[in-house]
Amino acid sequence: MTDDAVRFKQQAGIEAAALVESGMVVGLGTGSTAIFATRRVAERLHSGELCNIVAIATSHATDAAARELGIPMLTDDIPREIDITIDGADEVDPSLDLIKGGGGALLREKIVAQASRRQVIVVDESKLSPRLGTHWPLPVEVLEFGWRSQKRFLERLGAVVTPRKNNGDLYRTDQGNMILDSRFGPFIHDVPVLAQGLGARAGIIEHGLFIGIAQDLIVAGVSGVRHMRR
Ligand code: ABF
Repeated sequence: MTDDAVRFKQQAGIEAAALVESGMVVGLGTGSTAIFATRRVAERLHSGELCNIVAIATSHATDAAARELGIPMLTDDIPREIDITIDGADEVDPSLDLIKGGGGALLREKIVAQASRRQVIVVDESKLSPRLGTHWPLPVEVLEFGWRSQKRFLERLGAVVTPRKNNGDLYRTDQGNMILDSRFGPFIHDVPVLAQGLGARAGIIEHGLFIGIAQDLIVAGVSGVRHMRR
């Protein structure tokens, strides 16, 4: 990752963390951009600028990092509505629909996102894309049982499917499942139709299409930080 990319990610994360207010329930995202927002929330909490917040993590890794930073964390359950969630993305299209899941936390990310009043996505400008699927394959989280039948199902939908590996072993998601990274041609032609087809398939636990979920997008790049709203 270039120094510029790190700087852009940090700028976006810090901009998003400023949206957190005292008393809020905060969803903490996963990935190298969202972590900057989490760190800034912790700084604001410890400086006294923020008080009475509790957080819920989108992955075990984020939960551990947030506890290490001294952020009060709710348990795995989501006992109260989440006021704001700050999370990253792999790809963002002009309508603020997303591909997420490169970090293997897409299931909890989508649960937390859909339980949030406001979902703020933080990215560096490399994540912007004219059509979803242009730069990033679609992560499809599947139960290990029957995964080859899911692979054939996705191939029948026109995808080139690659079971994600981790140093030669099968990659495990935050929830211990497999991921079939699926590339649908130059880009995904009909995102809602694909999402519906994936959602109806037993064995597909979750997919990385986040449609109509993000309210805010904070993008950092060479031209500075831009904040867009749906
Ligand atoms: C997470 O953030 C994942 O959904 C997505 O893959 C990742 C993006 O990672 P990074 O911010 O490190 O580019 O929410």
